[in-house]
Parts: sequence; C-alpha cells; structure tokens
Amino acid sequence: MIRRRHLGLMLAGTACSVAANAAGTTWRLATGYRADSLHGLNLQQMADEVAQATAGGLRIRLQAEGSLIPLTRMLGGLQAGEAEAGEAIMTGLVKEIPLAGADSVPFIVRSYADARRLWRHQRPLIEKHLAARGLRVLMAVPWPPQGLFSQKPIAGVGDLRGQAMRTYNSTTVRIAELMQARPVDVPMIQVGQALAEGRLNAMITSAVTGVESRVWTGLKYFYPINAWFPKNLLMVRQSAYDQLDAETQARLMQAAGAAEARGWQASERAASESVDTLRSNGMHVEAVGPEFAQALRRMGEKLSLEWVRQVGPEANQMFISYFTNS
Ligand code: PCA
Repeated sequence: MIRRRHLGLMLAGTACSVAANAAGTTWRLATGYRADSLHGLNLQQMADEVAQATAGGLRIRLQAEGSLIPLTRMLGGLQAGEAEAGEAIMTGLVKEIPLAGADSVPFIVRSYADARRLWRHQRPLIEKHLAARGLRVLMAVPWPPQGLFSQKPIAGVGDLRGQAMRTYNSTTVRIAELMQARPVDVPMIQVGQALAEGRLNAMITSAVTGVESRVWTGLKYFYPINAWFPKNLLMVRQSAYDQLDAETQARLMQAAGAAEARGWQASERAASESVDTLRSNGMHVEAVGPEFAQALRRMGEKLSLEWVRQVGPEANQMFISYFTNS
C-alpha cells in the first residue's frame, strides 16, 4: 500500500517534471552559415548538450543559412528580438562595432596561438560593446587562416588586376580595390553557385570554405598566405538570458565554454585537412613568390595603419595589449 502510494507520488513527480520541460524554453539560434559546416556542427552539438544538461529545460533550435536573420543584419535582428541567439562573423559587425574589425587586419595574427591571444585581449572590449546593445557573448571560434584562391597562377599583384574577386567583409573589399581587382560580394552559402556561373576568378577565404564549396570546379590555385583568422561570434539577448534560472544559465555557459574549446580544436584540424582535400581534388597549393610576398606585406602594413587610424584609441589600446602581453 505504502509502496503503491510512493510509486504514485513518483509518477506524479515525473509527470510534473516532464510537463515543466515540455513547457521549457526554446531559443532560436540564427546563423548565416550552413548547419553542416565547421561552425554549424559545433553549434548543434552545443545545443544538444544544453538540452541534455537541462533535461529539456532549454532547447536551442538552429536556424541556418540566414533563414531567420541574414548574416548582414544579425546584430539588428537580434536587437529587434527576431531570435534569442545568433552567430555572426565578427568582421561583419564593423559598421556597428569598428573594433570587431581587428579580426581581419592582415598579417597580424599568424597562428592559432596568436589568434587565441588576440581573442583574450579582444573579448572584454567586444563584450562591453555588445552589452551596450543588450547582447551577451557566449563564445567565439575562428575560421582557419585565410588564403588566396585563384583561377590562374599569381606571380604578382598585377595578375589580379581586373579579376572578379569575391569579398565577404570590408577588408576583402579594400584588398580587391588595392589590387585593382573587381570586388564581387558573394555570401559564403552562394560561393559554389557563383563559381558555376563564372562570376568569380579569385577570393580570399579559408581552405575549409574552399572545401565546403567545392571550389576546385572553378579555381585551380590556392596560396596559403595566412592573412588573418576571422572568428564567428555567438551572442544571446541579455533579456532572454536573464529569464533563465541560475542553474540553466550556468549549464548554458558551461556548454558554450566546452563548444568554444572544441571549436578551436576542430578549426585547427580542419585547417590542415582541408588543404590536403584541395590538393587531392587537383588544386595547386603553392607558396607565393618573393615579389608577391613583399607586395602583400606592404599591403598589410597599409591596411593596419588605415584600421588603427579609422578606429582610434581603442584599436591602439587593443593592439598594444596584444603585442606586449602573452
Ligand atoms: N569562410 C567565410 C568567412 C571566412 C571563411 O573562412 C567566408 O568565406 O565567407
């Protein structure tokens, strides 16, 4: 009898917590990238871990490929409450937060170790800017280093003159201008299509993006110039975060920390594996010649100076702490 009552109570308890979970919170996570890409897979794993760690109390639904908020208006979309969470490439936020452009100042960050150091010095500043917009930083994960893809071999800057060069942020536009190439803005999810339509002859992006877009159908050369390591940033609306109970918040932050560590490792692995994949699909992977290397270095110096001048004291402060600290 007692046993049966106990069982009844247990069942009632279970039903109750199931009901609570069914009524749990669901967040929309908007991204402009594909769900099955380097970053998308990591986000999905984070979402799965959060759902598990909170017993369904917080579910995060990934809405990829700009289906909910296009990449170009992620910040505005989040601020307007069109999603609770969103992922964007930091260099895409420069109109609203100029400091986010540090991620694509060429030839400052040369390795994953440098990229980690930059993020350590950048994070508090980026957090401050996003907090002012009611957003909270969960994590950032880099793309592999940016290299130069081209249809034809490139011996010097002159070889890019007049070429249709794909751009995805203000730095790539500026580089195309400096090389007297023709900038063509193509979101990553449309690169394959743009190539198929013959709209691109060159671009700067990571080897992994080259692989995910199967660019060897149109581009034959890859120069791993390691120009910069842009990061994707995962943000949530502070007001949505504040509605979670303390334990759910802690579980979310824990899963985000794990996803950040996992993402950096996955990025570094993908960096070398992707170059192999480009090669095995017939692409020529070559170092740039001395003349072109020199021109690229000069261009990097020019762009660094432009960037610091444009962004002002905060840019100086960040680079000084990046260059003088570990
Ligand atoms: N891939 C993205 C951003 C940087 C990268 O490696 C793109 O090409 O748009």
